[in-house]
Amino acid sequence: MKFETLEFDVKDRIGVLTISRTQALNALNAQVLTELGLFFEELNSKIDLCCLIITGSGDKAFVAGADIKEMSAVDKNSGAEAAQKGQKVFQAIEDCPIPVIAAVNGFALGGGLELAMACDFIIASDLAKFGLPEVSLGLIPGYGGTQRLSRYIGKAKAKMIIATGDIYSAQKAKDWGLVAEVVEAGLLLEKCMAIAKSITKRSPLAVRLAKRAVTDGFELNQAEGLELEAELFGQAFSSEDKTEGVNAFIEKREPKFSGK
Ligand code: DAK
Repeated sequence: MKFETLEFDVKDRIGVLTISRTQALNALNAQVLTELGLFFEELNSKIDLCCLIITGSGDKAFVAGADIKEMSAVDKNSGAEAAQKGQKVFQAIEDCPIPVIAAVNGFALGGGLELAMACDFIIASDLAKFGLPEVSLGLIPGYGGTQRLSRYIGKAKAKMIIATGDIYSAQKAKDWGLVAEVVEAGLLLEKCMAIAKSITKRSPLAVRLAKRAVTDGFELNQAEGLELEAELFGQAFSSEDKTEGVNAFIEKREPKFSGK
């Protein structure tokens, strides 16, 4: 599929998706959202990758938010509908069966931070900046920010970040647990590729089942979460990958996983 605002490369079963509107700091206009929706619709229906990395083009921004210049064109009574449309796209990212890494290379503001939080984890450049500045525009986060941020870092810090609309450093975001790792700007993609390569060496089936156990289990109480874990563990236990992984260990060789 050909996109105008997204670039997509694949190497060694690792996909790199770049949001590409450098002149507008990769702001999410309607076209980017539509293309992201189409991209994940296709990716989620036939997965042949082990891991996906999402980043922004240029060295200044991951995504500097929803496109502010487009907002005035949205009918003032259709805000809820527009929010649901964006939420659906970001939900498709969270529902992607393979791990999705946000490689945050600069500003991740508003919709940009909401996009990063829909990924499985965030690796940030030391120059990255994070915030949900919607209240400065008379808005509140509408693409999942009020829900996902509190799940990442707890209610109180989420409320502070949302109510102030302030912008924070990558190190601060890491201290809060929003960012998994901070790396030197020039090494960001290299670091994300190294993490992705570790993932590609493991059983693709086990990696997907584990992702589901954590993501879906997070919304359940502990007893229900444990039930889900046992069910998914059962699927892994009866897989060809488990036979191969265990045999490879015993035979002192590298496993060759089929993903079945
Ligand atoms: N939208 C449109 N254009 C943007 C943009 C954005 N969010 N951010 C930057 N740009 C454009 C700038 O206008 C400028 O374009 P030209 O003037 O050159 O044509 C170009 O990108 C370079 O930006 P700057 O010249 O401003 O660069 P600086 O380094 O000086 O400043 C900055 C970088 C990131 C601090 C600054 O650009 C900035 O404050 N940007 C806006 C950040 C922001 O407030 N983002 C929006 C957050 S609120 C909705 C659902 C969700 C949302 C909205 C609606 N509905 C359901 C309808 C979510 C809202 C948000 O994301």
